[in-house]
Amino acid sequence: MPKPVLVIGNKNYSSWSMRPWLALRHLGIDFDEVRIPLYIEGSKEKMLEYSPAGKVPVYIEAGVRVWDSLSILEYLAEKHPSLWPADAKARALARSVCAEMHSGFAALRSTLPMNARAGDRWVELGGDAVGDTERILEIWETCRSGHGKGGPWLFGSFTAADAMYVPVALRFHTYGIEAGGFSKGYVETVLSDEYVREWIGGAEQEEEVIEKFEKGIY
Ligand SMILES: N[C@@H](CCC(=O)N[C@@H](CS)C(=O)NCC(=O)O)C(=O)O
Repeated sequence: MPKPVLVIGNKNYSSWSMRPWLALRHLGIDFDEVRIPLYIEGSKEKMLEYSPAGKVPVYIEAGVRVWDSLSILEYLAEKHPSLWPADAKARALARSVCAEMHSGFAALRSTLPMNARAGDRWVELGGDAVGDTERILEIWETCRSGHGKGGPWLFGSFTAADAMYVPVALRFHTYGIEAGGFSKGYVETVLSDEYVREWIGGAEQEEEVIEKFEKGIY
């Protein structure tokens, strides 16, 4: 049986690709990776070979094709229920904060694009991005204080909620966003995770530079 395939973009810039990639690694699923460098000639055509949406990530397993990060996480959770918290109340919260990430925080995402290999950047945050940052810190605190006793992740063990918020924690690090209390510990958990390190290592090997995502003074 061929291995499942995850189609991703540049490790340095593609936060949506990082999310299911991390979940696969944390679940111990053996998969092949197809990397399509983004925003260069031919990349759209290549993505369209894998997904009618023409975007990454795409997950392909035994003839099943799933695109969109949140759908891939849901698909993986069908066979690997540990991707959601076991407790129904915690699971409802986890699903809500995943959806909130997936459909929101536009100001934060455009002001602070993921740049996994960068550090010591400074960007002036506008009001909406400050509001997004405050809401994210509130989410992390609610999850960690209410459900995080069993381990260092948002709901104790690694879940889809972490897959969704790890790229945000990386941005906090890259752009020096202050995170106090539970949130500081969460950013430290993310930065010391072996799979996050592996992803950043991959980003450091990449040579492509996408100017529109290179933001901040350093
Ligand atoms: N809602 C989608 C967003 C996917 C997305 O925007 N992916 C970006 C890379 S991070 C992409 O494929 N951009 C290339 C393009 O739009 O041409 C998801 O959650 O997977």
